[in-house]
Amino acid sequence: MSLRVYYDLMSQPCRALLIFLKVNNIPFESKVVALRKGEHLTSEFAKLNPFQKVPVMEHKDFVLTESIAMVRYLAKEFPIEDKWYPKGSKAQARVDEYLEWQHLNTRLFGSMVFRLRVIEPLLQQKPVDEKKVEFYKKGFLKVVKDIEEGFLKNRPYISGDNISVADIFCACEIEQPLMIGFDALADVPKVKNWFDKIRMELEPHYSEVHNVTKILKGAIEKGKL
Ligand SMILES: N[C@@H](CCC(=O)N[C@@H](CS)C(=O)NCC(=O)O)C(=O)O
Repeated sequence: MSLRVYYDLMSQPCRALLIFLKVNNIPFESKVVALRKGEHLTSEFAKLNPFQKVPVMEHKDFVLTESIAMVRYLAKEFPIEDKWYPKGSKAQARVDEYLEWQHLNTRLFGSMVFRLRVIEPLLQQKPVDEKKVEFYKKGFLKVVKDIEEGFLKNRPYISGDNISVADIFCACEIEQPLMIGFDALADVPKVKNWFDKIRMELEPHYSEVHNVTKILKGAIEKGKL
């Protein structure tokens, strides 16, 4: 197969990328890189991605290490349904508007809440830094408020009247803090309705890539993590 994707389903951009590939029927070879086992920290993986992060995509001999760049590349190289990443300048710019915004918003705060509560105590064998967790939780509440009053103010989807890859990335990020039982959607009804709708519209792929998050959530609730 000409396309190979290295991923771990614990990672939000990996899950989003996989959903994008699946909704567009783009065939790919799966290479699981277990972050919890440090498989991304080997010298072999560093040759592929010097940043030692997932996802990584390899198309023939071309390697990419950023999920958003992968989506843009795939949209040019493979036939995709236009709604996911529209070709029209304005519609595409609307999708890009969210994809650029998310890095320092949804992604930063959602992933840090999870990282500080689960990953760092696990890897560094130290207690949770509750003060830091609170800081990022507060930031995440502002992020979902911004989505409510900005992106979803007058639109059914993040970038307009149609579902797009922006909705996929946003939903996968919103899942992450939910795993530690932090429900940030209580005061943002538009985001909550949108989130429920998106999860359904992306089935069966959404559940398929989020099975691991359900298992993790269960383990956290039982105090095993
Ligand atoms: N901006 C990158 C993010 C890559 C990233 O942060 N990946 C995380 C998982 S979500 C990772 O591999 N972390 C491993 C580590 O930091 O050791 C993208 O969107 O592809």
